[in-house]
Amino acid sequence: MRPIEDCHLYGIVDLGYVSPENVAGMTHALVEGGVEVLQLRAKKLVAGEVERLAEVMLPITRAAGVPLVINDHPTVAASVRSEGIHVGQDDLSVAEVRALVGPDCFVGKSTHSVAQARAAMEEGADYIGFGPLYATGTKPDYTPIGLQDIGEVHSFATRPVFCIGGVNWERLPEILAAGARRVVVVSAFLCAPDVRVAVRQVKDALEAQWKVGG
Ligand code: 3NM
Repeated sequence: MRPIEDCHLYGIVDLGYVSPENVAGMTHALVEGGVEVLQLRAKKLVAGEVERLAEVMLPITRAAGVPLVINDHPTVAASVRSEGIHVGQDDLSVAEVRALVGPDCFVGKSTHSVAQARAAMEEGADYIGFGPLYATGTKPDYTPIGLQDIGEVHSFATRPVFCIGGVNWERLPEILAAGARRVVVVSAFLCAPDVRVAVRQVKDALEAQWKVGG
């Protein structure tokens, strides 16, 4: 299983774009394309339904060595023993989540400003999401924060920072130039005509950057 520190390309199976019956197929496509960590995000489903979908995804992600992260439901993460759990600013604290999921499950937190990123690091999050960089239909109520603070967050971050929100292949050069090292891509993958090709394209661009940047 790949540790979160070694993950640079983060995909999300978001039930806003994927119907429950397509979750297995989409999981295969994202993993085969090359995502290194995958989240299950189902804002409108109840815990029992999220748990059932997690059970569909886990054999696929585990076979690929890709950690599965459950969005919002620590009790589901604990019961299916997912590798990770992700919470937002309005959810439980990292310590409260950790008490529910136990020591083997990493805890990620959404952050939307430099101050929130700093607080999440101090709170002991295992990774953070930082965004939304651009306006996005996947999280429509949030004001985009732009690219200008990415460098500052990386200057103090002691844990992985995943830049999120409107990330796609066309924007990747400017996002990387702003200092990003890790990205989350949702709709640009889930809505792509060929998901595997779309993931591979972003992954190749990320890997090319590592070769140049060292
Ligand atoms: N969280 P897309 S932005 C789920 O800033 C999510 O915390 C965000 O989807 C945050 O790649 C976002 O389609 C949506 O823009 C990302």
